[in-house]
Order: sequence, then C-alpha cells, then structure tokens
Amino acid sequence: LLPPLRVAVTGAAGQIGYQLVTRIASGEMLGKNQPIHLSCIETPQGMKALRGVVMELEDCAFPLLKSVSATDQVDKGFADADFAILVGAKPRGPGMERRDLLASNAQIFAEQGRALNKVASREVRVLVVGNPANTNALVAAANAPDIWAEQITAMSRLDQNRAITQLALKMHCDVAEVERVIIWGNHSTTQYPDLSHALVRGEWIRPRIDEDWYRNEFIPRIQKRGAEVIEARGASSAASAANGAIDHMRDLWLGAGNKWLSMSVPSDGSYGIDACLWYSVPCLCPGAHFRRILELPVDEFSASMMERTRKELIEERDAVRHLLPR
Ligand code: NAX
Repeated sequence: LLPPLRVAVTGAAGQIGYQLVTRIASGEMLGKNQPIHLSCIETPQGMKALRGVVMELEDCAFPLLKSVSATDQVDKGFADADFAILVGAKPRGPGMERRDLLASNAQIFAEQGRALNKVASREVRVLVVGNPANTNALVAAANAPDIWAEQITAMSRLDQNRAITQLALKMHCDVAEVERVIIWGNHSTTQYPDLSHALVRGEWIRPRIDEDWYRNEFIPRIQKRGAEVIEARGASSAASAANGAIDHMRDLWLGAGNKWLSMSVPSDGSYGIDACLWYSVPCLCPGAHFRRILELPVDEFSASMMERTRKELIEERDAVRHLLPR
C-alpha cells in the first residue's frame, strides 16, 4: 500500500456528494492500493445530514479509508488536502437571476480559494463541480495565488460521457469503441459537443454522420441533458455527476494513456480562447497532470460554436470581476 492521501469534498451531504464519497472511499478514484483520509465539508445547516453520511461511511468498513472527518470550517476541511473536490454550491432560488446565482456562488468559491491557498498541500489537485463550474474555478484560482492555476480544473467529463453514449447508441456500437469526442467551452447549454474528430472502432466517422441529426438532435440533446434528467427524475443528475468526477480525477491522477479527455482548464490562449478562462478543451493525461491537445483543425461550424460558448464565459467572468483580485 502507498502512503495515505488526503481528499476533501465540499457539499458532501448533498446528492452528488453522497454518491461521490463512497466511491472515493472504496478506491475507485485513486486506485485500490491508495489509502485515503477523507475530509467532508458542509454548511452549518448541512452538518446533521453529514453526520449520517459519515456513519454510513463507517458502516461500509472500507479497507482503504483510514479516517473520515466532518466540518463546516473550510480552513480545517482543506488542511493538507492532496485533492479537493468542490461540489457544494447554492442552487438557484425562486426569482433568482443567473447573475445573482453567479455572484453568490462566486463568493463561496472565492472563500474556498483563499482557504486552499492557505492550508492545502502545495501539490493539491482541485476539481470544481458546483455550478457555474467553469467560472467558479476561475474565482477559486484567482483567490489562490500560491497554487498553480493548472492544478485547478472544472468538470466537463459528465458532458463527454453523455456525448459518447449518445454517439454509441446512434452508431450501434459499444461505448468503449468511441474515441475522440470533444466538449468545448462552458458546462452550460452553450457547450459544444464536437464529433469532428470522433472515431468509432478506430475509424473517422464525421463524413458518415447525418448533418441534421448532428446539429438538431445530438448537439442540443447533450447541451440540455441536465434538464432532461431533471424532468424525468424530479432531481438533477447525481450518480452520473459523481461518476464524472471520479473519472476525471482518476484519469488525471493515474493517467489515461492516449485517450482524449475533455477538461475545463485555464486557457493558455490556444484556439483563440482568452487566457485564464476555464474553457473545456481536449487533453491527454499522462499521469498527475494534463496536457492540452493543440492545433486541431477547426472548421467554420466548430469555430462559431466555440465562439458562442467563449462569449458566455467572458460574460460570466465580467459578472464576478469584483472577486478577481489578480
Ligand atoms: P445538493 O443541493 O443536493 O447538494 C449541495 C450540497 O452542498 C448541500 O448539501 C449543501 O448544504 C452543500 N453546500 C452548499 N454550499 C456549501 C458551502 N459553501 N460549503 C460546503 N457545502 C456547501 O446539490 P447537488 O445535486 O449535489 O449538486 C451540487 C452542485 O453540482 C450544484 O451546483 C450543481 O449545479 C452542480 N452540478 C454540476 C455538474 C457538472 O457537470 N459540473 C453536473 C451535476 C450538477 O448539476
């Protein structure tokens, strides 16, 4: 067994958190030879439910789980964290405008960025799941000047997994036979699920894809899949969101060979995306970090889709500018 690593999860008593913590503790995220100290963070109001989650974790008797703690203090919860998964966020309340939601969540992520900066491991890997995830990641990073921005990523893996499955269903193949599906941009309805480079059974399939299906069914379906799940379930995606977070962190940390994985990472200016926007791009994960896949050809349709989601991220950034100290 390896020396234990410390994993912090915010919103651990919420729907996604509840699914996530058991999977982390069972070793699905960091591997079956990696012992873990788990730190669960909630709001003061969430602490009672969190105590129940902690009891359940204890009742699982996971061999890899060396300790589990519960707190509503971020400075305690993030202390020496090697991984921090930021799930806790405010849901949109009645009559709340998108701008209000952005501002109140940005406040939370500014505070969490400052706490990570102060107490987390200097090597911490942060994944932002709570919405608006991309802009929350930007705010957290801006408030954590001593942590390299590239250690902070936001989740687009759920969108990628959704896109892979929809393509597999259309092509009557196995999900494992689908490669190189890309999610560009924001985790929102402006995201661009791109099949320009997709392979099915190793073969480039863009020329075989029905244009009407692609533009009028596939793309909107992925963009609005969250709403489709809410409509059916009466609650937002939770198991699949937790699964996306596990996939993202596992591949980032343990490596994923030559798989193309979409991650929202700080832009380096490539693809005409303004530097320091957390914009989803295709990446390779050789282990412990990511590398952007650069210089892919971008056709006219893709360029217009990528521009639309870039503009939305700029608008979001402008709405939280007061929380960006650098
Ligand atoms: P829930 O409302 O079930 O759970 C959120 C939990 O976070 C609650 O228990 C709450 O008490 C806690 N919380 C709130 N503020 C906190 C803070 N400052 N510190 C610590 N804990 C805090 O929501 P859930 O369905 O779990 O969704 C969580 C977040 O994930 C939401 O923002 C949601 O929009 C977002 N999602 C992101 C996805 C993605 O792909 N990036 C997909 C799924 C999901 O919609």
